[in-house]
Parts: sequence; C-alpha cells; structure tokens
Amino acid sequence: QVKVTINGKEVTVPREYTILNAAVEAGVRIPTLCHLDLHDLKMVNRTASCRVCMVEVEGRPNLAPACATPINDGMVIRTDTLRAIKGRRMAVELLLSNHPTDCLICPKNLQCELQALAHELNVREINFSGAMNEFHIDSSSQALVKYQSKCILCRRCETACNEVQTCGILSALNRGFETVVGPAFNLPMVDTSCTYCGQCVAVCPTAALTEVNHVPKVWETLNNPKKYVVVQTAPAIRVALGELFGMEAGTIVTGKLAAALRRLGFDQVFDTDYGADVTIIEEAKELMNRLENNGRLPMLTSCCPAWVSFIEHQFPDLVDVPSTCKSPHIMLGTLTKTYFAEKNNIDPADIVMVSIMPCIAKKAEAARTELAIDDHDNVDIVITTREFGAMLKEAGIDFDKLPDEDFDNPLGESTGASIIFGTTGGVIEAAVRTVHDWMTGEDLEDVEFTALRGIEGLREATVDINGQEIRIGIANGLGNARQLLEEVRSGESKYHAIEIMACPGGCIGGGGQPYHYGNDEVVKKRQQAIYEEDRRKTVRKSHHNKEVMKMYEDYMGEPYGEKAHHLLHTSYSP
Ligand code: HC1
Ligand code: SF4
Repeated sequence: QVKVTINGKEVTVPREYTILNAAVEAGVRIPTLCHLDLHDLKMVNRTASCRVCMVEVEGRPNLAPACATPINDGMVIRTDTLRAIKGRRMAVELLLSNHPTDCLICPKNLQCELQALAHELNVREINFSGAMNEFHIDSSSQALVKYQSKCILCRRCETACNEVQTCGILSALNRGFETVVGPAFNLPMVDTSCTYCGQCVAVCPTAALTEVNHVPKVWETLNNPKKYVVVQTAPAIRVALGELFGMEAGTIVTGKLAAALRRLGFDQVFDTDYGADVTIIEEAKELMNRLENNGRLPMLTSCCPAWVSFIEHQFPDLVDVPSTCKSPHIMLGTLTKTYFAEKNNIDPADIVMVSIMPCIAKKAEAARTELAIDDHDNVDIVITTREFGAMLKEAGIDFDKLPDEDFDNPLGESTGASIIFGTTGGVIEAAVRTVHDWMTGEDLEDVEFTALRGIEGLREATVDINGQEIRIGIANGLGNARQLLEEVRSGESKYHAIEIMACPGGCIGGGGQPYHYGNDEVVKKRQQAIYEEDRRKTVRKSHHNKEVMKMYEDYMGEPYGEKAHHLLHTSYSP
C-alpha cells in the first residue's frame, strides 16, 4: 500500500495502481476515452493514445496521462489546475481537428463518447486547423459499417477483436497521419474472416464502427400493403431495451415490448423464444442420439452465428462437431413461412420476417443462402436492439407509458427454458432440463441447474442423469471458445456437450445491445433479469411448450425426424 494525495485528499491504495485507479478511490473523476477496463470480461485497453486524462504531478515538468502513470509513495497529483484542464481540452481539440463535425446526423449522435467529452470539457472552438483525413466508408458487409474518418485510433476495437475474441481482424496500418485501423491490407471487411460478433462495435467510442442500418427497410415493408409483416424478438432484448428509455439495466420490459411492436403495425408479434423451445427439442434429441449411438462428441451448440462463423474460418476441420440445428430465430422464420403460412392460407412469398436481435452477426446469418427454404429466406431483415429503440423514438411511441401485452399465438408461446437462452449457460441449461426428463422419464421439479450458471468466460459442470455423468463445458467470448476448441481438436476434450456464445456474457452482452462501454455491471444486471423472467414463467421446460408440441403433432412429425431435418437443420462449410 502507498499514500498519494489527489487534489488535496490523501488516499492509501495498492502499489500497483495507476493515477486513474487512485483517483477513483479518492472520488475524483478524470475523463478517459481510449481507456477501457472491463475487468471481469478481461477487456483492458491501456494504449494511452488519446491523452484526455492528463493531470499534473508535483515535481514533473510535463502533464502525465493518468491511465498509464503508475503511482508511487507520496505522489502529489492535481487534476483541477488550469494547466491540467487546458491540457485535457487540448487533447480533445486535437482529436476534433481531424474528425468530421457532422454530429447532428451521425449514427452515434448523443451516444458518442468524443462528443460527450467535448461537451464535458467545455470545448467551444477548435484551435487547430489543417488537413483532414478522408477515408472511404467500408459498407461491404451485411453486418457492420467501418467509417474510418470517424476513427480516433483509440484501439479499443483492436483489443476486443484480438485479445478478447482472438479473431485478429483489426490492427493499425500505415504510420503518422496515414494511420488507420483495419484488416490486413485494408481489405474490405466482407473479404476477411470477421465473424461479425460486433464486439468491436460495442466498444467503439465514436461511429467509426456501427451496425448496418436496416431500419429504413423495416419502415418500407411496414408501409407496403401487399406484405404480411411478422416480427420476432430475441430473449435478450426484453432485459436491455428499457435502457434506451432511461430505465435501469436489468429492467424487464417484455409486455411493453410486445405492445410497442403491435403499435408499429406488425401483422404478427412472435417470440424468438418459441424458436428456442423448438431448438431445444431438436438439440436434446440430437445430443441423446449422439450419446446413445457413439456419435461425434462433444456436441457444440450452434445458435450463435458469430461462433459458427468462427469455427468455419478458424477450425474448418471441426465443422462436424456443432449441432446441426439452425438457430432459434431462423427456425422461427422457417416455421412462420411453412407451418403458420399453411395454417392461415398465406402465400409465404408475401411474408416478411423481421428479427429484432441483440446481435450484429444475425444480419449476416439471415443472408446465408444455405438456410433458405424453397428459395426464400427464413428471415428477411434483422435489426438490433439499438435500431429498434431508434424506430420507437422515430414513431413517437412513449415506451414508458405502454401497457403490458402478450405475444401473438401460436408462435409467441414460450417457456422459461427459452428465455435463459439470452445468457451464457442458458442454452445448455435449457437442453439439460429436457434431456434429463427424457432420459429418466421423470418430470423434474427443481429445474434450476445452478452449477451451469455464472458470468465467467470459461466454466464447467457435471450433471448426473440416471447415473450417467454428462460433462458440460461453457464458454463465452471467442478467445475462451478457442481454448475449448483446441482441446476438441487434439482429442483431449472431456466434455459431452459444450455451449459457446461469442459475446462476453452471451447474447445479453451482444454487439447490438444498448451501449454499456466501461460498465460490466450492466451485463450482470441483464443476466439477473433473465433468470428472474424464467422464474416468473409457470412453464419452464421446452418440451412442456404446448404450442410447440402441437406443431410437432399437427405438422412436423417426429422431433429430429425427416421433415425436421429438412426444415430445421443445416450443415457447415469449411
Ligand atoms: Fe441469442 Fe438465440 S439466444 S442467439 O443469444 O439462440 O442474438 O437473445 O435470439 O436465434 O433464442 C441472440 C439472444 C437469440 C437465436 C435465441
Ligand atoms: Fe473482430 Fe468481431 Fe469486430 Fe469482426 S466483428 S472485426 S471479429 S471484433
């Protein structure tokens, strides 16, 4: 422990602290921009490139960046002198001198950290002028847009992509004024092995990386009288959407969400959770099949499209390991355009399926041609939680005042098992609830397999079913997934089943969720809300979803049977 004095206040803090850490203890706010310290998620960016955290240290001639300056005993620091304030303001002015000033029409308007800092530091003019970079906008992919001119070279995206996700797509290229952050040779994103996990988008402080905006397409479709427009929303939306309307993280807004969708004019308001229950029916059968018939083990879950893309690009020799199940929203799209369309005599060609997802990769997934049935896509448009929030604001819907409503039947019926899909560990817990009952013939009362829960990036648990030990591995974040895959590749994996979600925390921490930047408490609160929503449900196992079982009886036939294979399963390409 050492003693330091900040703005006249003495604090005793651990020796390994930086000035920034010590300031937090002293209750002194020092603004930061490039700095990111998501401790639990192991996402730490300490490039000290933006210099907006400059402070005065007694006895030193120059200002020091608080985020990268270690403390020592007796250090005297001032953050509130005119010199320190001017230093911080100058750092922001320098960034702004090479940054477009189209804030009013920028996709990050009012959500941009640079803009917020300029306001906080009272920047009223930019005292530096000269050449400005103008780079082209990379909108080559279905999922994300890279707007290089808005990049402030903070390198947060690089940390997310390389250290957390181990994808290695983004790095700094060129030197000096020409420096850009991009893929090798600055290739278009679509020509790289980007998984579209969106974690770079989630941490970008400006609009240098954003999702492709598909809101105009949704408006156009809703206003086309010839189209029958159906919407579905993912499990993770209901515990995060409220944040966009000033609510606490973890506020559950399921009822208002359904009401809002109806106000927007969708013809049917369905729930991806129904698709998640179908996924469990198929995946549970598939796992039992592999266990009983000496099939390929471990079986990996397959609902996360960034994860599927990761395995295709980085472990092409292992594409026979994931479950062949399509993801829940794709299954729901398929069932809407087959089962529901047939039942209601609607031409599937007239149906437009819109998915609201916490995820950017779902945009690219929906466009995968191998998932199409009879030449039409199962899901036509995907928008993120953020895009959906923007639509509601555009429509002038007073979200807070909406009543609670239900999803439409039959494809809006869901169970607690499907809700927990939204968090890391939830998919495998939902599967275990069903596998347990099917393998034992019992109807287990206590459905909470708490050993499978947590937020840590790598977890494991063993579940005893009928005397058979089922060993389960769980990873969230692609870097963690890589570790489990290396074991599978070398034949050392001890698991029967592995759940993988690309985003830290699972879908609740998805790249399309409301921005939470440096606050990992937000993801934890969303997770608690997911479990709370599960507890509120009277039906908590997928095989108890009456509407799902009726669909099998009336239309699909045997779970994991021939028709199910045709409609609900896929294969992966190395
Ligand atoms: Fe997910 Fe899924 S849980 S992938 O995390 O399997 O995006 O929420 O919709 O499809 O159900 C995301 C969330 C989501 C699918 C389901
Ligand atoms: Fe890397 Fe994911 Fe961003 Fe692609 S979307 S560049 S894989 S962090």
